[in-house]
Amino acid sequence: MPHLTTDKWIEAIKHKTEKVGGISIGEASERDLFYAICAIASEEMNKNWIDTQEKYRETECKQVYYLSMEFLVGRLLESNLLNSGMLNECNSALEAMGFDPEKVYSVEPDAGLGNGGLGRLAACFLESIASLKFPGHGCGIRYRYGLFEQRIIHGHQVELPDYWLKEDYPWETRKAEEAVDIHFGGDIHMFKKNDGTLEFKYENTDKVTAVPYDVPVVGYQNQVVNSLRLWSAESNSGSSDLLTSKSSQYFHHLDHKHSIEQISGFLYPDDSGYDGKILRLKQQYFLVSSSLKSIIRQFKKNGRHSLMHLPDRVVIQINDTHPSLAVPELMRILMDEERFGWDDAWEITTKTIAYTNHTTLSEALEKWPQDMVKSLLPRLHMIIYEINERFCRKVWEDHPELRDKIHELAIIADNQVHMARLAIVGSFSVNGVARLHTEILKKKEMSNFYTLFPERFNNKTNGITHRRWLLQVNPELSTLISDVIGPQWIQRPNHLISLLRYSNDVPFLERVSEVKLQNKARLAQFIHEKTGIVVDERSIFDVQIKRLHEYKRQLLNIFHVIHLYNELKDNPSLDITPRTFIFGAKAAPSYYFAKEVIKLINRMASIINNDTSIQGKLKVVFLENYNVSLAEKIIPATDISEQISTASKEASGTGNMKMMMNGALTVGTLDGANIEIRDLVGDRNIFIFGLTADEVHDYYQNGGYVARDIYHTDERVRRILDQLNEGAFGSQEIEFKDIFYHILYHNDPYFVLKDFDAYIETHELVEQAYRNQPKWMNMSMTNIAYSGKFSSDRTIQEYASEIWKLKRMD
Ligand code: 26V
Repeated sequence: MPHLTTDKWIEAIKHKTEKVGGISIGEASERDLFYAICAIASEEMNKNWIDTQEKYRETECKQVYYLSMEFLVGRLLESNLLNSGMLNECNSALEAMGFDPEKVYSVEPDAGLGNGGLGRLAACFLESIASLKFPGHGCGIRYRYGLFEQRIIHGHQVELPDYWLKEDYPWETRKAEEAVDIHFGGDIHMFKKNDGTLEFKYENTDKVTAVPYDVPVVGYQNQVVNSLRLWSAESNSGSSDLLTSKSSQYFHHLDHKHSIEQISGFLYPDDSGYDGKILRLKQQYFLVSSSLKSIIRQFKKNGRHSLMHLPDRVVIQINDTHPSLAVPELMRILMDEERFGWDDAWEITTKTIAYTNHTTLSEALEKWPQDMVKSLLPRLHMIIYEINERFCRKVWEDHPELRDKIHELAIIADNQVHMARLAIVGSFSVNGVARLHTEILKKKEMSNFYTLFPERFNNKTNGITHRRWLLQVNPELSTLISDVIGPQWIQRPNHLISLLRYSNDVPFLERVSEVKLQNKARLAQFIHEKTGIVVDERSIFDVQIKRLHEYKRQLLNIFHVIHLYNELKDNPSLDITPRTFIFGAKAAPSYYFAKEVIKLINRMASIINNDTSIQGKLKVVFLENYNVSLAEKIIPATDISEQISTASKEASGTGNMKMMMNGALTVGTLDGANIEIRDLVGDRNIFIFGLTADEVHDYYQNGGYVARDIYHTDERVRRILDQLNEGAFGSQEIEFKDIFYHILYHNDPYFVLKDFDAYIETHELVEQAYRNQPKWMNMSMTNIAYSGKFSSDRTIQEYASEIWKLKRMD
């Protein structure tokens, strides 16, 4: 790539703003500069984008398509500049012109097309696929509204629509000529042809046009630019139709147009249960059908191969069950449009599709009412019905030992379509996202399927792109690392292990510690600007940032805070290292309990932060609207990473990896990827506490846990619960009573009280460790050194060689 020097950047920016934007550089705002730089960067990237796609076409290489309802990409300008090797020069140019690069980059809206870990994982994967030179693309939906914007008003969460597309989005290219038609509903007619085969015709369907918008995915300094294809739903009744129609028709048209555009209207917040949300089912089919049509069109472009060879050239990874209609839809296309018989179509389908599971929480396993599937997708319903019939018959015949389990295996049972079962039966690979999670799938949640298809199950422990989550967000630490071990870690993150040699190098550790302090000071400044709260950058920054869910146990964290506050009130001269507890979390709009927890955190923040009697030893900060950009500010400043889910509930976690990579120490349960972090760094370099997954499972199975017993025996717990019950923190007595009742009357289903004692004790160890800074810095460096394993480069390498069978393009 021809490199622009700083001077050339200055020239190009001036040219763009003056000649193209019509604004003199002296008058230009940060927004003007942002658009100018995007345009310049795009020009540089576009040639590589075209060349990459041409190369894929010419070499007819196998390509992966990552189908996902969510891609949480965040902002792209800085990472695109970084990956195309232009960031430093662009920064210098901006500074020379008197601009703050950070302010210019923050003009970009966060593309918040995801809820949390699952969506961010998809974005990290795309970055690694491109950086490792694998041919692969994302397929998703171009929601006009991303996940809601969260405001905290009087301590309550308030949701505002996130209209992220209100201004031009500079990274997308509309490809109207590649639009495809998607059909919903209608009547199915079946004909028997002379040769005895069946033909299906559809009539009176509702037609929706799917228009792709492509976003470039730039590999790290390697000339590769892959695509993220986001589909937008449009009605193709043009404005001329509207002009000529009678007024009644006119309104009918508008209504129709609106209902079609709603399909890509907004992203559903998770944790809310999609039961009965027909629009969500429409979105899923819309994604799957448009993506498959575009994949097949691409495959056919050189016209030399039969679709029998599809699995040699295409692999489709479905991100959770949300795109699992890919199974019946590919069958439909192959049979009804391409004239394959059932057996061939089934062989092609099940050799092409692979499925990743991201949760074992039963509330989160997708099921659709059979009637809804039947009326919205009548032909797919027939196919799913047939898949189920054949599958159940085979189990009955070949596996007598599972005959009494057919009800738990059937894809259609109790008038519901079970999407995970459909995904397992219709794919050649089923993977979990961390070792423990995969074991739970095999031994517990999906054990019957594991008996049937042991060869399909495999583990792919998640990862994060270290280029965004270390190199980009923590440039000062990255420079220090490269100073001592060289820059190879950027291409080969496992090289970070060489840092172990410096884990006792005091001058080096002091420099690292200085960088952490600067990052904390920057975050403190941000906190002050946003909330007015003054925090001490020398206090321990104890951070929990993730979606708000009972299983993630933000409640346990705030109970610890309340406990410390109680202790300080009893004994104001208590000698504790000052702490700043930082929270960021969105709750699903309809999730009452999660919102109560947000209220409690905010209430404790206002009580504690304003209580001068504790001399600033504790601060509590809830940062509103947690998203990718906010994570980028918090993570480099974190000392303690809270990963405290009830064991067995968090499939993997990825925030744990991001914080470890930035030198934070984990306080965590033996859950998800925490276990693999512990295995690497060793017990001495992590703070593990609480029940194990087996213990949790045993309590669920056999009982034996009585939350009330802890309430009665542990004074600290009783005091906190009574405070909640008696309105000690409420403006009215009844406030927070529900938390008290919820815990005691539902027998504390997430074991908050059970793990409380161990959690408090662990935090005492944290405190002691922090007092010994050389020791702490040694632990911190050990964590950074081992974090290379959690680069998504490693994860993608495993997917590529073990599932996708892809070759790198070099
Ligand atoms: C969805 C729902 C919907 C209904 C109510 C409860 C509930 C709870 C969780 C979810 C999310 C399911 C899928 C998901 O986002 N899983 C996350 O995937 C991440 C990437 O693999 C992983 O790191 C997280 O541990 C996992 O929770």
